[in-house]
This record gives sequence, C-alpha cells and structure tokens, in this order.
Amino acid sequence: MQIWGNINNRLSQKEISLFRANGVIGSEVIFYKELTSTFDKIRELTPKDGLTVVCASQTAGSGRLGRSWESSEGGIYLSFALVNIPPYISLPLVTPICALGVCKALQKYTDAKIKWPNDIVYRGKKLCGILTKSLISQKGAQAVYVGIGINVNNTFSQNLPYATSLKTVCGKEINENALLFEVLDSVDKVWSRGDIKAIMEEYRTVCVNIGKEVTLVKEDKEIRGVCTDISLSGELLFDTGEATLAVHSGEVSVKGIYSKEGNNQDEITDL
Ligand code: BT5
Repeated sequence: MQIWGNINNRLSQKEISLFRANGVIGSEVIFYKELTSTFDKIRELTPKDGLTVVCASQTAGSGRLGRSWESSEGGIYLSFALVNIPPYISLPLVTPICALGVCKALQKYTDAKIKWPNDIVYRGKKLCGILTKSLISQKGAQAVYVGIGINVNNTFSQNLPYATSLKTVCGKEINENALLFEVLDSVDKVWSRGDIKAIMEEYRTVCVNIGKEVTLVKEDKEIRGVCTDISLSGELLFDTGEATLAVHSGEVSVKGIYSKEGNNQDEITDL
C-alpha cells in the first residue's frame, strides 16, 4: 500500500503494472486507454480466474437491461472473469459479494453504502454500478464476468440526477490507480472469505434498503411494502402488510432509495 502513495492519479499501464494480487481477483490485469466496453474485450480473451480488463474510458459502457453506463475519462471501468466458482457461492450471490468488496474499498474514502443488490451509493446518489453476466466467451468457454464502473474523478455529460463521484463527495481528486488496487484487493478478500453467513451479515449492515419503504416493480405491476431483510441467498425480503415475499434481483426493480424520485427508470435492477 505504501508505494501507492506516490503514484500518478490517472489510470496508466505503468502504474497498473505495479499491482500484485493477493489472491484470485486481479491475478492478471490488462489495461486499455479506451474500449467499447470491458465486457466486449474480456470476452475475446481466454477466460481464467481473476483475469481483469480495466480501461480509462468506454464508448459503449453497458448497464442492465440494455441501458448505457456513462464512462468518460476519470472513472474506473473493469470486468473480471470467474471460472472456478466455489460450490458454496451460488450465482445470485456473486453480485452481492462483489458489491460488499467494492463498498468496503470505497468506505476508506467516504460513507459508502449498498443499494440492493448492486449499486454503491453515497447519500442517495450512485457512486458505482455493478453488473454480473454469465456468458459464453468468444472462445467457447463458459464464465461469469463481473463488471464494475466507479465514478471517481469523472464528470457526467448527461443529466444523471442520481449520479455522483468520489471526487465530488471527498472534495478532492482521487488517485485512480491506488483506488483500483484497493478495490481488487477488497473484492478478493470478501470473495475468498468462504463464510457466506458472515459475508451476508456484513452486507446487511451496509444495505440502505433494510427497514425502508420500497416499491417493487415487476413487469408493469408495482407492489409497495417495507424491505425487512436480505436473505442469506441474496434475496430481498419484503413485507407487503399481508405477506412476506422473497425476491431475486432479476425479477424486480426497486424504487424508493435514490434522492430524486420521479425519474425512476434509472433505478431498475435486473440481475
Ligand atoms: C449498472 O446498471 O449500474 C451497472 C453498470 C456497470 C458498468 C460497468 S463499467 C465496466 C463494465 N463494462 C460495462 O460495459 N459495464 C460494466 P444499471 O443499474 O442499469 O444503471 C444504469 C443507469 O444508471 C443508466 O440508465 C443511467 O440512468 C445511470 N447511469 C449511467 N451512467 C452512470 C454513471 N456513470 N454513474 C451513475 N449512474 C449512471
């Protein structure tokens, strides 16, 4: 960590080559100045555990349900591959585990929290989005790819009412290389902890949904209620007043957390 104090702020090949992974995630890190999307690039490569593609900007960054992820220079955009997923990690847990890892890294800078299942937020604004895809690579191998977009020193060209950056919340420029290393280390630590109960207990302590009124949107139907908890398998537990429902993130959208209600298209989650 100490050597990272003197490195340049902007993502660069030279700085990134200093990174040494402690475990699986980031076992090999490949840097590009610009890509269409880190998902497009990583799919061209032979998948191996922890292989990570990072870039300084994306021209076609993707969010969920075909939405776009604004990816101008100053942010961190990465995807890593998971090939040998331990049997105790079911696929719906991959995103929450990674979200906890990213959240813990961002907490070194600010009071970051998780909006179930995949957003890292600061006071009702989105600092980071995570998207997990299960894909067959272009070389034919099956892998799970986790994509992480973090708003660091970047600004937004569109009107994104829920977006904020670390630079804005910290009031100063952030070293992108050091943050990248911290994120990879932190995700790896949570990933390799092996105790799902402990991981999900910690996830609950930073999850902003619990105890809040939320509206679930499934297809065209809206159901109002209170999020009572997040289950050990990563489902949102939801009390409608008549029943408690357990919902997977892929089934529903969640409204009621971001600070500017109304433009709720941006809150849909789909994994
Ligand atoms: C996500 O989607 O939050 C997942 C974003 C994942 C991005 C990473 S970057 C590296 C990797 N490569 C990729 O191509 N993607 C992944 P979703 O929950 O659907 O949120 C998307 C919505 O957030 C958009 O419809 C916008 O309204 C809003 N948005 C777009 N860019 C944003 C940004 N930079 N910061 C905050 N909000 C943004």
